[in-house]
Amino acid sequence: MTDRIVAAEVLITRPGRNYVAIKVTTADGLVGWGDATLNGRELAVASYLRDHVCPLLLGRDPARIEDTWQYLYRGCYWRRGAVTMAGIGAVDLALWDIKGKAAGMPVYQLLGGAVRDRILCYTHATGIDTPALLDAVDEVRARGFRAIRAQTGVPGLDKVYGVSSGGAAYEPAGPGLAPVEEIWDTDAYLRHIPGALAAVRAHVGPEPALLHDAHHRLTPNQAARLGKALEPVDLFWLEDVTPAENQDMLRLVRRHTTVPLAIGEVFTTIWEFQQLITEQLIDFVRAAVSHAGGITHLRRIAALAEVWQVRLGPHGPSDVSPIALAGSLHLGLATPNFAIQEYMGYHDAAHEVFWHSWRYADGHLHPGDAPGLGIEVDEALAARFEYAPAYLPVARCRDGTLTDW
Ligand code: EZ4
Ligand code: CO
Repeated sequence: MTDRIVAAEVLITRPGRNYVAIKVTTADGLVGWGDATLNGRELAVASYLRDHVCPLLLGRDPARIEDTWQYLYRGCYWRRGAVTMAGIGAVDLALWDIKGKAAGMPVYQLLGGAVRDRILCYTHATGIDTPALLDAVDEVRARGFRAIRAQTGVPGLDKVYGVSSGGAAYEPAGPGLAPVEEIWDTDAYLRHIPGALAAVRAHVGPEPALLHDAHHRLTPNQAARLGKALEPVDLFWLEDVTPAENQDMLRLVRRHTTVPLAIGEVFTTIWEFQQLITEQLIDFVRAAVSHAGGITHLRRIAALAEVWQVRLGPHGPSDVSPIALAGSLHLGLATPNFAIQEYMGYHDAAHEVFWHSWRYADGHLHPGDAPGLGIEVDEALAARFEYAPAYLPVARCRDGTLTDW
């Protein structure tokens, strides 16, 4: 039995990039942390929590996680949406953190205990051209990764999604009051990418898992053509082939290719996955535990997916904070149909602000055995990193038309 919630506060910090977190404190001094970061819309979630959710938490019983989820979701009348669901997800993570600390157990024990010893993860390899990509693949393999997302530049395009420039780690959002604009050309991409990925497969041999992200940029027919062209590469998955709203048309893609499809990093509820799962239109659910309503909701999505032999491969870029990664790993360790975790890595300062019991070794992650989520936040250090606006780019076709980034 824990005491009531006596404080709920929002923390905004920028250790290498912007993060938002919620801190929930109980009368007996337990503290729970949840990630509320929504890339490029950080302050909207901060306000949602600070102005509308935190006051509702005061005096509530932190042990009632499910009831609080229902209260915040059904009780607010306005349903779904990334801002709402990221806010609910943050509260949910914080309450699981408190429940684990109250029990003296890591959260994965409360979820039924480990079903595996460690969690396979993948990281990114990027290169401006194929030789640079192969070097990057060698570099991440030397760090132990057995699963690699390969992204590469396209001849004729200055900048391409997922490809870092100048040797620095790839970071999707850039600083400034408005997004940078990039030129995109799907035909050039489709001409180039099958050969580039075939070169990666030839370079690494049959065993390493290779993944690729098309980032919502193809029509259904283009997606079907690309899937067929990539079948010899034996991808672990091809991600986000068509725009997120266009779910029905994945039937067309499925009719033409057996390439495994991963979708849904921008989806936040089970209802957005319902058709994709029950029609077996996807193989992997990409939702992040923080964006999709927390552990309480993502495990429901996992349970639905399990019936249809769909597995989880949650989003884990640098904009899903080390707190959310912890939540994903606790869920992952205890969930049979959890396949793989994206692990892009963090700026050193983010590791310092968000101490975590989770650890990476040998191509795998483990949440650790600290009580709760296994997170401690250095609030004094966090306060030294002030929020600064940063946005994901936007993309235009060669004729200037805005297109999917
Ligand atoms: O563009 O995290 O698979 N990963 C991705 C990411 C997303 C950003 C959005 O915030 O597609 O890099
Ligand atoms: Co993606």
